Amino acid sequence: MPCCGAAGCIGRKKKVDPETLERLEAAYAKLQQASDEECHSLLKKYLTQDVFDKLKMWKTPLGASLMDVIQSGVENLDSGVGVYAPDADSYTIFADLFDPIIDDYHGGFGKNDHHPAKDFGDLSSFVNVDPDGQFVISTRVRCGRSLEGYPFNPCLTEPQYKEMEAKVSSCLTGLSGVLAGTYYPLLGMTKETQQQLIDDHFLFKEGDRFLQAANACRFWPIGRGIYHNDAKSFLVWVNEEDHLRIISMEQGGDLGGVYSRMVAGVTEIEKKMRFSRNDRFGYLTFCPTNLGTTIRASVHIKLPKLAADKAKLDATAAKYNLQVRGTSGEHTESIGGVYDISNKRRLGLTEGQAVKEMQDGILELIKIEKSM
Ligand code: ADP
Ligand code: CIR
Repeated sequence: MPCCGAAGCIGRKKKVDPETLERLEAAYAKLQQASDEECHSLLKKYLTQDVFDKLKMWKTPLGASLMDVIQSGVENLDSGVGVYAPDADSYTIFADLFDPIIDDYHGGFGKNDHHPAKDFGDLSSFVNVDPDGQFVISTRVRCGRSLEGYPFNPCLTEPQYKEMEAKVSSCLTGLSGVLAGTYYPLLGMTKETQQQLIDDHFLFKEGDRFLQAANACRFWPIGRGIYHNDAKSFLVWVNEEDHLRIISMEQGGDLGGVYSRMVAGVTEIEKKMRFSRNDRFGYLTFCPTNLGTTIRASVHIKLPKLAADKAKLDATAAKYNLQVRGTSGEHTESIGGVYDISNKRRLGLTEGQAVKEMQDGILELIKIEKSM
């Protein structure tokens, strides 16, 4: 986007107003005052006084300031990461904060690194990670996509939400075979249906405090919805955290089958829609943890011996670049000993490598559990 040329605009950046600056100073003071126990987010770790002073007066051409980037982590001191990119320009204008966070989260992605080209890998190399059905309850692989030409949630207008929903639902309705399904808007869905879909792990939750604080839930439920086939094995979330979340899931441990279906779905959708991809970061997403491949391949798994010591489960998983979540997703607890374990890294490696990393790690965890 060219410079607007207005007073207070330097290149692509604009200057924030005094009121935003005041809010930013208060937010920074709150972060500084929080104890390490209360707040161990990457935001707190990398928003040093120098970085804060360098970034606090700028906003993107669409008007997003550092406040929009950090407000979720400031309001939710228990955030793991604490930042979101309100628009694609934020990754550049606030790079002094995003870059070290991205490097840390994705396990090494330096300022001069570039994400590789899309490569789903050799699909025949992905297996059933638990053929005897002893440990894995279900398997899910998802990726995110952002529609080219639209900013992320905090900058979207109500008409844009409606326009995007219309475009996406009409594209999805054209899918065939196993991918064929129906789009269900959240607007007008009964609370019972919505809750059942959430409880069955098919639909995003409502009222996520991290997204709300990031201003990502405006006009809710307008423009939000879910597409799925009859078997609910291929699903697309519309306008939750990202414009699209393309999901394949099923009971059991057949990672190969689940991943292949997701790849088939994305490939079909990409024939009809254009998505935001950046030379350095690959596919662009609202949260920096999802950049690059945007892939999260997970199992719902019971590892009772390993999980008897949760710290040990976390440490063992981390050794294989895996992340442990609770049964109902991020920021939830385990129910009945079921954990959601997935690849942590999504940037700086190919899609195939990200899923392979998850497959290898899960196979190792199962091996360790069996040996205990
Ligand atoms: P994401 O960022 O991948 O969308 P969340 O942590 O918000 O992840 O989880 C979204 C939903 O997907 C939750 O209901 C979660 O329980 C469900 N989920 C994740 N992995 C699996 C899996 N392997 N099997 C069944 N449900 C899953
Ligand atoms: C946090 O910082 O804990 C939340 N903002 C979530 C961060 C990563 N999760 C995600 O992208 N789904």
